[in-house]
Amino acid sequence: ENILKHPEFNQGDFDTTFIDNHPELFEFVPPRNRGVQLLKYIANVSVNGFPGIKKGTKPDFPKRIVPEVEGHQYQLHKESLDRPGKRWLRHKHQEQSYKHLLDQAGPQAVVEKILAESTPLLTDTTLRDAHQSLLGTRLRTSDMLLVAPFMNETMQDYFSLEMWGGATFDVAYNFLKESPWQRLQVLRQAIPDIPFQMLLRASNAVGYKNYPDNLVATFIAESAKQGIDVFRIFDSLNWLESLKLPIEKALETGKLVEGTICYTGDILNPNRSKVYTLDYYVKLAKELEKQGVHVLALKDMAGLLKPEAAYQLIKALKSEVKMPIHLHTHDTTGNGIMTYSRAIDAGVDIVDTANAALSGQNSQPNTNSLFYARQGNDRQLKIDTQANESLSNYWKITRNYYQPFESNLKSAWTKVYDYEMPGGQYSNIQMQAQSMNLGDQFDEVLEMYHRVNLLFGDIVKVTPSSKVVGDMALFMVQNKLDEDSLFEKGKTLDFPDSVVSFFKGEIGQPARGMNEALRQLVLKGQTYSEARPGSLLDDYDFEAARQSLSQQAYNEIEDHDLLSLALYPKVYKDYLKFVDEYGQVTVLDSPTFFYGLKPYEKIAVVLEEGKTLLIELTSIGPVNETGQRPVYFNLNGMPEQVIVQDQN
Ligand code: 3PY
Ligand code: ZN
Repeated sequence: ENILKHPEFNQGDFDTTFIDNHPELFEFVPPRNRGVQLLKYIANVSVNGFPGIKKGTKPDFPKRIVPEVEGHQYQLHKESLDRPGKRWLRHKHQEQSYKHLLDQAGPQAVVEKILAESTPLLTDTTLRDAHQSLLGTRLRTSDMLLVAPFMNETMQDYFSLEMWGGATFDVAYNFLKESPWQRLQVLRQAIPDIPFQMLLRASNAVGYKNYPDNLVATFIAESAKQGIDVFRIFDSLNWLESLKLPIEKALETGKLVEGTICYTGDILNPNRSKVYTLDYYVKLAKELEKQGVHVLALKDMAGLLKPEAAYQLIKALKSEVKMPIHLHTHDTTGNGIMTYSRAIDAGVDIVDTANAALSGQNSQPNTNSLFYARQGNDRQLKIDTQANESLSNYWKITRNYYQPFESNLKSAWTKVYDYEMPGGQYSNIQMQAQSMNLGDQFDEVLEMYHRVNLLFGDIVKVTPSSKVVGDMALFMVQNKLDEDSLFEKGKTLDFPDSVVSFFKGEIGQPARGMNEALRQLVLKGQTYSEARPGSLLDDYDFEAARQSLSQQAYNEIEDHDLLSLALYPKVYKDYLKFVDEYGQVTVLDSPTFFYGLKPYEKIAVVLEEGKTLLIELTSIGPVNETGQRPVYFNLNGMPEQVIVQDQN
């Protein structure tokens, strides 16, 4: 209570938007305790570092300029890392956006409007795939939230923003110590006028394995309730059997459903693959149309779709199905813009792009580049290039915060046409290789990824099947195996869990069936099944989960908490433990969250309206004989001391 009256407490201006949006946090924890919890976190990171970041390497970051719109002015505290930029006038046509059409008239009305558009539409992936592919999915909610109102105003003509799903769910809990549900809620409030899109891995939901049907169904219903408007649903083996149930459940929500085909191989090269031909894709599209999806998504997760292939494929699909077609690619080869441009020539309805500063290479192509590439052509994009430039200035500086999570890909990479590794996997497998001391053999791992794919019978590679191939490649390099020695030495080796699970049929059936000899080698007598994995699993027991969680949760248990527990039991329980100890660290700026504070560094932390903490780290004391160190702070002008275990 005293802290509320402290003279420095109510001083200064600050951005209250973030907290206005989620007042539910810490209802029972008084501000001083919240402050001390945060000090504990800051002390710990300052002394021990953050996983994946070299200790003591905090750079001096330049201030960010936050583009603003009328009515959403930030009054930033002088200790803030941000300053307000030029103020933009509000657009006045929110009621015409796809979000409002979907809410008022339903998905069929959206489909009709898409088909009637004379220009191609856009999905912006900056808040999901872009950072998943460039920065190991590490982008924090607070960095998104600061420009969310600006995005809402300046991207009104977009079809959607992809901002959820894929790897964002587990990485949020695991590494960022934030709730993905809360991200969805607060962004929803800040961006009421543009549809939100998520990537759903069919029966693997946002995980790496098949979940029980009732869990998948409940997850979809809850995601829709919390603000998802567009479900892009894919199966990692393009197995239609596995797509049925999630598609059916997503259709029941009344939201828009994209049935997805993952693109692999090369339709321009008939020798490349006898399976992944133009005919294969057309057949899948027709099957998805029969399942009643609203939009056909073509997901080129590794950026393999060459420009002329895009033209031929989209032309063929447009003539064979009535649904709008939404194309997704990655710019790994440097050909992404050309691929989209040819797809637009062939009549594609929607394409996925990212903001300049988080585009290119493993991410999506840059929105503005596509705009200029199409200039002078009838089928031009409706975007505000200057608004995108302002956002780009913001993201450019923000991206520096995440530098330790950048992949080593610094230029266009056409070798991916052979390797077929998804954009989102590249940075991940690189970290995996490093953690297995195979960092120096990364080229070998890439080459082996390609060979393992052939060994598996040339399968579609996207999460989780791409992880199976990746884990096997790492395993082969680690154990110095090749295609021959594998069958000899493999008899006495335990294969990675994901590989065993794949051969048991637990993530579904590949188009050409399994490599029988390899299956026997891997399974060593364990049984396998060709049935839909979900049909073999018992229903998830939500009531039992509620009981078990009630012993650990710090707050009232909500439905989405149970879903998190069901999908990621260990990750979620560790997160709860973390929150119990350190509170909600989402309120910290990213430089502090990742690098801690240096002596005499000062920050302002807004807990909620009228409650700002001024935190200064004054010094780090010497380590004692039990390995502990005192860390000294000023918290709103009062000295505080925190003891941390020095783990160095
Ligand atoms: C995911 O499943 O996370 C993907 O991005 C697949 O491309
Ligand atoms: Zn992607």
